[in-house]
Amino acid sequence: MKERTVSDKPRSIVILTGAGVSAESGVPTFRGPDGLWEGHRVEEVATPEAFRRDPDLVLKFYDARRAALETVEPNAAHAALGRLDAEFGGELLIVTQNVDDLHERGGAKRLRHMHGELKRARCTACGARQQAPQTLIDRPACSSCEATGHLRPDIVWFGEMPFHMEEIDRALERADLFVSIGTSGAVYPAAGFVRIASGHGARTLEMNLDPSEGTFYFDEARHGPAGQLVPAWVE
Ligand code: BJW
Repeated sequence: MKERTVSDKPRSIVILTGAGVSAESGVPTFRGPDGLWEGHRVEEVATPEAFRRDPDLVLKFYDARRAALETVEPNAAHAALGRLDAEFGGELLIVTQNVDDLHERGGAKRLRHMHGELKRARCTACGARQQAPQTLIDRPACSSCEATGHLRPDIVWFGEMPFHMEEIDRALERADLFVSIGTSGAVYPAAGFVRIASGHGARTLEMNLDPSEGTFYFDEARHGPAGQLVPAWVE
């Protein structure tokens, strides 16, 4: 059984990141002032019902965001987490809710995308997961079964089960430090991770521009831009 002591030198860290970590790279957050896409809230375009009702709208939303990835670069927060990943000798899991690839480009390796990835697609005919072509709106063929018109973004929409949950739960139970960066705490199950980690004895730290919905559950909260807070914490 894990020794449940709060230690200044953690041996096992879980880091949860959200849209705020990519904001300084120019990727809009969901619930901030730039959170609307062509007048739509994310809850209107990121559901299986929306995809059934208006697939073109949903594919256009994800095609636009995939294209925008080519115009952005990792910021100081991504780079600091990449350095931490390279240098920290203990257990580390970076769990991102973000579907961009900025953590990878910032050097993170021990990384899981719990809400999927813009650069991946999934075939609803055969289930194969694959690299996404540049656009899905023109109904490209699946690279596995070759059926056309069945590729969807490999993204976790509302009501769908996030990816890697078993591994994440195990890591949260083992963690002696849980750090949440740039997330509003509005979306579950990620919003509940602080209570799981804390319930298993982890020390908990929030770094966010402003207090998140769950700020009350953290042992410590630091408020400001991730591009400043994260490098200062990692050094
Ligand atoms: C900065 C900054 C800077 C800005 N520096 N900070 C009622 C109660 C509980 C749950 C539910 C409920 N009703 C329905 C549910 C379930 C639902 C849910 O949570 N709904 C809520 C709206 C209530 N969840 C689900 O359906 C999930 N699946 C699920 O629950 O399955 C069942 C299950 C059961 C048991 C175990 C496990 C699972 C699926 C959720 C899928 C979320 N999908 C989205 C869209 C797809 C991805 C995409 O297109 O990108 O994921 S929604 C959207 O929100 C996206 C994000 O990953 C997610 C979280 O947003 P995030 O990252 O927190 O962004 P923001 O914009 O909200 O916040 C940014 C923060 O950064 C702000 O605080 C800023 O201040 C800050 N910031 N600049 C630092 N420079």
